[in-house]
Amino acid sequence: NVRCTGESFEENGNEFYIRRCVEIARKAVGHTSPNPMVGCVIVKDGKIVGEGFHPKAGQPHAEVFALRDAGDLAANATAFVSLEPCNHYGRTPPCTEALIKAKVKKVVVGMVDPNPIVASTGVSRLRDAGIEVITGVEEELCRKLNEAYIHQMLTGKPFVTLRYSLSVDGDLLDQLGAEVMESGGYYSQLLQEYDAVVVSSFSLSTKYFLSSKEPGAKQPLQIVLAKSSGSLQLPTVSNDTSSRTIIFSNKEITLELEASQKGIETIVLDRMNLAAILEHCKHQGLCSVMLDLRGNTADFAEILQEGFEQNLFQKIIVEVLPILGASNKDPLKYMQQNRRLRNLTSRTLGESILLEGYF
Ligand code: AOF
Ligand code: ZN
Repeated sequence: NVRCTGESFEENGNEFYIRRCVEIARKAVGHTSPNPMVGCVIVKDGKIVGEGFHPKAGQPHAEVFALRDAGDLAANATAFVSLEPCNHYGRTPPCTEALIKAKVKKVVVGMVDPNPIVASTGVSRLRDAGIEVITGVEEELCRKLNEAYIHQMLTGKPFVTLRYSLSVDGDLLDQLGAEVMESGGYYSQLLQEYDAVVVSSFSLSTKYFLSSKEPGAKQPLQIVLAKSSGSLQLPTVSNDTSSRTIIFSNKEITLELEASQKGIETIVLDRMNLAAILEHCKHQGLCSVMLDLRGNTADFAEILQEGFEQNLFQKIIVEVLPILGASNKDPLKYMQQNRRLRNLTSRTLGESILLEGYF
């Protein structure tokens, strides 16, 4: 438990401590679903005397760990929490009561809890007990931290992100940049943020998927779209792969699973559709899903059309690689195919992304 102590903290405002809450909350990325990530910091006389974060659904909340860490020093201190303290008996008792019992003087809240069973009752309970409460500090940052949780709470549906890589001439690529794929890098961290990832059955995609698995990291549920009859190229490396993989196919195709793939759950749909996949995720208590357009991108055609038409996507992540794709579009069709550009630079100008590269 890293403590920040020292005079310099005397100067810090509420924003600083809420940012610290968000930072420690992120330590549990990928582990709290369906609960949010929450961090709490107890500050007394300008010094942090206690810190805690919510590690996992079913375990105590951030405030409980921070209060434990602070011990008697919590009396008359200020508690900073990235999310409004809960005021209900869920898997754990209400944090409002723990804060009141510890005699904190003031509570600074990043954002109110969109959970209808909390929804501002945490704040009013604390105020009724004579504790000063401030809300909406670094609110945007706190909302971003739990964008999937918030969406799921407000709509009852999983948060859906569409991710893909493009060539500079606008073709979908089935690969990611080397740095993006690096172990412990951007992509494996991204995977941590999702409860489920939808991939095509093409082997390239699944191979990449597993190579980015970190030791001890959470493996999201892998949803494989099976769009053609025959055997499927699925990962078979780890023992728990089968419990973390599910295949969606439609009744027109016949799958031939290898012996090692026999235990994998297969759902046969009348026709491939995203709504059914998301409904399944919802019933499994999964709050966030990433559609990862890699491998055989044609496998995604129908569910992409449906996703756009039915407004099923909440977020988009696009990587532009310094590569010219297999373009057959005028007037670029005479470009040499799959050629790598050199010295690519990118910057944003207004809302545009500008790329410059060299042949
Ligand atoms: C907090 N601090 O660290 C978290 C909160 O089943 P439970 O008891 O874990 O309650 C889950 C709900 O509590 C969750 O939906 C959200 O509203 C809130 N989460 N609240 O004060 C925390 N994780
Ligand atoms: Zn709580």
